Amino acid sequence: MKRTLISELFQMEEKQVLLKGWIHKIKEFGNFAFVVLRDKTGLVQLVVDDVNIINQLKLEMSVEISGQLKKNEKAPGGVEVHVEKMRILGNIYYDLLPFSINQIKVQTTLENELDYRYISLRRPDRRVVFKVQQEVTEAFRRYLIEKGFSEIHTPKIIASGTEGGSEMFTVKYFENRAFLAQSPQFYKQMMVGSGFEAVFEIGHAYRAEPHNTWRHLNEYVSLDVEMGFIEDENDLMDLEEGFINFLYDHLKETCREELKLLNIELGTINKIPRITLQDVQKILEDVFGKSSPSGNIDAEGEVLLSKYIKEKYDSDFVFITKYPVSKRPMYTMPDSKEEGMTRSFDLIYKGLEITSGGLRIHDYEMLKGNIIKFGLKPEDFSFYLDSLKYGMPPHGGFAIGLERITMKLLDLDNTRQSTLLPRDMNRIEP
Ligand code: AMO
Repeated sequence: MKRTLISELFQMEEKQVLLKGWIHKIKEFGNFAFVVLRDKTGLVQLVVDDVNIINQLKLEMSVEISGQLKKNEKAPGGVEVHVEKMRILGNIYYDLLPFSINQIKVQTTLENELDYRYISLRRPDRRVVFKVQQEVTEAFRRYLIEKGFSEIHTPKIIASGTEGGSEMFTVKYFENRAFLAQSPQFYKQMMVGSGFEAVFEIGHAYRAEPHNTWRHLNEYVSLDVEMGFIEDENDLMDLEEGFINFLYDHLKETCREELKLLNIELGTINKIPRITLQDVQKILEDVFGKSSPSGNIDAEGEVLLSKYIKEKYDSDFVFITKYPVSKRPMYTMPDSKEEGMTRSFDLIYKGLEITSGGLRIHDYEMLKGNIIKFGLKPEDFSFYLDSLKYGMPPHGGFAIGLERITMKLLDLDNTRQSTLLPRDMNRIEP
């Protein structure tokens, strides 16, 4: 007999069915029990009146059951299955579960949930986060392919850093030292110039940042975009704004049940305001009496700014533009109209930076000069620099942190909740 998925039961006629899944709940009444079976598609009530079967039942074992599907108005979803046979597929070897799978709230810490990720993900409310995440990458891919972008896959073992700073993991590469990529920055630019013109990548990025905070991971997934033959950074912000609109529509269509389970109502996207960093700092000072670090805003500033933007423009998003040269990587295009400024931007979503981007320096001599100005050695970036010698068009791009955007879409408190298997300063297992 062919397996039926639990979600299919609710539209079926009464008949014999075969189900596979995990024992989610057991309510025993002597020689009779109500059991809830769970598979990847949902939950269904089983009625068991065979004492032999009841005696074998244990929470979270995986089983195959066959029995009669019956309509019953009192059962959740209006159906139940009267079990005739049960076969244990995956036995269990525990005394106590590390925490509850079948109660509304989990009585444990996030760290414990992450230690037992293979158990915590059995909770539907934990697993749906990753269905939503799957649809974020699906929307990103679909949106960009429709716009003529090519998907690329670039190396994560690299010879030099891309983002400045010393936040790189070192790996032994045979007799040499190599690094884990902080971003696909140089390669995505190179591929624009290689003739692809517009590219995107969904891939891992590594940051050896010694920050153990709710928003920092040491390994994250970066949604990267790079586009050639553009006029200015507004083309990039237009592209990202278009993506955010597309994403909201896509999630409303594909994740209705998941959003309902997590109690999330995605609003509508209004025009996303674009405000210079200088004006943002002034708003923070004037409205909240909050001073900002030079050339940036801090985490508290991001939260206060979002509060202000929500009230004034009814937007959960805001672009901050024109960061100073000193705060952006050496590849960023300086602003020819405003000394000391760059043609770059960040996107803040509900109080958290989820994107950095900007126009790049595409002229060989200019980039070489800038590398020197930054106190770096052109020879350390030779392949990247050389790729600019052969008619590199004006270009720019941006990157969105997958865990961060998922976290904010679902109003979670910590990026680890939207990371399948997080890597942070204290965790490289499981
Ligand atoms: P940046 O370093 O700002 O820019 O990173 C882009 C986005 O990646 C995410 N992100 C992180 N998420 C979790 N933990 C971290 N430690 C972490 N670091 C970064 C954030 C951030 O906004 N090459 C440029 C992008 C570009 O200009 O195209 C870059 O990597 O969401």
